[in-house]
Parts: sequence; structure tokens; C-alpha cells
Amino acid sequence: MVAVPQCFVGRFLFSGLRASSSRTLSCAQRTWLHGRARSHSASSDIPGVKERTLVAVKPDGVQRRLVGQIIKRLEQRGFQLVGLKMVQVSEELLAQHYVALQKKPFYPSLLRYMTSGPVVAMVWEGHNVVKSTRMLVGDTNPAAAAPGTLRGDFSVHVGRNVVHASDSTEVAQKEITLWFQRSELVDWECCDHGNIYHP
Ligand code: IDP
Ligand code: MG
Repeated sequence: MVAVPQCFVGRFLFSGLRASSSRTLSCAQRTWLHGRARSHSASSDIPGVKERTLVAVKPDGVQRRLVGQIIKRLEQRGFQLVGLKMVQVSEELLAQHYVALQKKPFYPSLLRYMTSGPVVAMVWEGHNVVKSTRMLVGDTNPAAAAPGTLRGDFSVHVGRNVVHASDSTEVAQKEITLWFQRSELVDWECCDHGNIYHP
């Protein structure tokens, strides 16, 4: 009888499981498998799929109970939530977040606005997520924001424009680091990748 090495048996079983996975396994099982076979997963074959951006529902959006609708729009587009928390933001964090605006006449009222209540901060992931999310959010001034965008649908005045989104990939990286600890972000494979992305 030929002795079969243990690692070969493991590999054989694993590849058999993988081959039969697409129809018979649950979503959770497929997520586990994708985690094991991450280097062969669809998402890693597509450039930019792991791009991330910071989105924050501002205090007016939270007070007006728009959190669910904003999350819904990002989810239904096909983006993936990898971090989420409600925070009462400090002036120190905002001073760094809005460092480019510190000389603007509206800066003091912007700080009052952003500290007036809790903010729901999120990190979203996906192909071109920074640019796509900015388009979904709409123009800074709601009067110029197209209907169908979040600001175009849910806001009227530039000083109460309900949602923030990073405006470039470089800024997104800085803002994510500012708002989230690495341990607060979750790397996970969504089981519907094959229906969102084409390699
Ligand atoms: P953005 O949020 O679309 O990236 P920024 O120019 O970065 O726009 O401005 C940050 C935030 O500052 C805006 O979302 C808005 O809340 C506030 N803001 C910008 N311009 C004005 C203004 O002219 N008056 C009052 N608030 C403003
Ligand atoms: Mg901005």
C-alpha cells in the first residue's frame, strides 16, 4: 500500500471542498473558504477593489434619523462596510480633520455643528469607492447637489449637509487613520463578489 502524506490528504480534501463549494455551501462557509483561499479570491484579482473611504453621517443626519438610508444607499450600490461606530467627536480630532479649512470664516460654526451631537463614522470598501461615494454624496452645497444624491435628496443648506465623504484616496487614508484604530476595521470577503465584480 502506498503511504499518502498527511498534507496531501489535507490539500486534496480542501480542493475538493473548494470545487464543490459554489452551489452547496452556505454564505458563511463560502466566506470561510474565501478567507482560506484569499490569494485566489476574485477580489484580489481586481485592482482597486480594496480601496477604502471614510463616510460620516454628521450630527444633523443622525438627529434626522438618516443613518439607515445613507447606509442603504452605499450597500445597495455594492460597497462593503468594514468599520462603523457612533462618536461624539472632539474639537482636537476635528481640527485635524478640517485642517485645510481653519482659515475659513465658517470654521467656528463648522466646529459647533460637528460637535453638536453624535456622528456615525464608517469605512467603506470597494472599487473606486472614493470617487463613487463623492458622486453619491453630491456637491458640498446642497443647492448645487443633483437630485438622487444624498445631499441633493436630504439637505438644503451648506451648513447642514448631512454627510461627509473623503475627497481623494490620499485624504481617505489620512482620515481613516485619524478616525479609526486598525483593530476597529474588519477585513472580510463578501460572498456576492462574483455578482458585483468581473475579473
Ligand atoms: P465637502 O464636505 O464636500 O468635502 P469641504 O469644502 O471640505 O466640502 O467643506 C467641509 C464642510 O464644511 C462642508 O461639508 C460643510 O459642512 C462646511 N462648509 C463648507 N463650505 C461652507 C460654507 O460656505 N458655509 C458653511 N459651511 C460650509
Ligand atoms: Mg472636504
